[in-house]
Parts: sequence; C-alpha cells; structure tokens
Amino acid sequence: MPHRTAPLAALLAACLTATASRAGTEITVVAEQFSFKPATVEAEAGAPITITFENKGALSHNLTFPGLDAKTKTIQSGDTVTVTLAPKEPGTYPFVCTVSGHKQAGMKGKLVVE
Ligand SMILES: [Cu+2]
Repeated sequence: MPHRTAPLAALLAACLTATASRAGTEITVVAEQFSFKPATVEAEAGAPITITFENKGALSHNLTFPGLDAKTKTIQSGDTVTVTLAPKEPGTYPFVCTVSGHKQAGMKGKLVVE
C-alpha cells in the first residue's frame, strides 16, 4: 500500500535528522609552541562536543579543561587524540596545557558554549 510508505519514510527522515543534530559540535584544536590554535572555540550547548587535538609543536602537550573535569593524555609531537565534552550549561570554559610551565608560556584558551 503505497500511501502507507510515505509517512514511514517521513518518520525515518525525521529520526535521522534528530540523530544528526544530537551528534553535536566537532572542533579541531592544534597545539603549537606555546599556544593553542584557535585559542577561542565555540560550541552549542546541549550536545556533545568532540575535540580533535593535534600536537604540531616540538614538545609533548595536552588539552585540559579544569572546569569540565576533562582532559586528553599528554601526546607527543605529531600525535592526535580526541576528547568528548558534555558541558551541562552554557558558559565559558578555560582550557590549558598542564605540562609544567606551558600554561605560563601561553598555552591557554577558552571554549565558549552558547
Ligand atoms: Cu604544552
């Protein structure tokens, strides 16, 4: 019965759309010597935020969000790692590299969730 097929297809399309929007924000942050690029990143509230962290510096670095209890492991030059965040509320969440002296040298930035 063709007239039953169309509503089912519409329902399926609606489900797929909802799934796509729940996938959240994907961001790439690059570590250099000694900075994060970009130093300010933005994301939507209410959905997971997946951050791909690439180390293009010469030393080992990490990406740590003190206010979100989230961090990557410390990775070597040339490595990439991902971290998923789920901030419950909109706000500004600082991030730093916690390797000794790196934050003081300029490895800090902020995530703005709106
Ligand atoms: Cu560092």
